[in-house]
Amino acid sequence: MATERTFLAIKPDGVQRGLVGEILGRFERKGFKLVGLKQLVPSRELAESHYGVHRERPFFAGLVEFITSGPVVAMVWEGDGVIASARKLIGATKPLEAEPGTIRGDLAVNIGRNVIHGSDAPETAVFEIGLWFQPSELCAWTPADQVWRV
Ligand code: 3AN
Repeated sequence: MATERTFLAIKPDGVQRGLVGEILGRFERKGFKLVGLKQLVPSRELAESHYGVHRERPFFAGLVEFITSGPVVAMVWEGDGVIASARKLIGATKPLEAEPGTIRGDLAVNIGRNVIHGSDAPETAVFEIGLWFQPSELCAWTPADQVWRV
């Protein structure tokens, strides 16, 4: 399993409900490494690029309206198989179908307010990391247990 990076974003509902610490903790405890983190209110241009694949869908305008309505916590996480694993930790798109134990299964009920976004494939991850972060905003660092491992 290759080490890779994924883009995750806690949406305005997750920030406003005070779930940032809870969500960060789940990825930290799983064993993934946080390499990028910032809070921002996305511009309409950023939101429309991010959700560009959904441009023709009936929920597109509402989705852009929502994601630009308040602060989003944008993150890049690194680790073995992190793209697929993060999607598992997040759970199904429809919170009522998301398994208990997942973020959406435990913390959400509404598809339009499903707390968190996660890249769905390696190409999407590269695109989304580049869209939301400058390379200089990402940190390459070694956890202490690996620094001292011999
Ligand atoms: P996911 O976020 O699980 O990858 P996508 O990519 O199918 O799901 O959809 C992107 C976002 O669009 C979802 N997170 C959700 O907030 C929103 N969305 C998807 N389907 C609907 C829908 N039928 N009604 C409202 N919002 C939707």
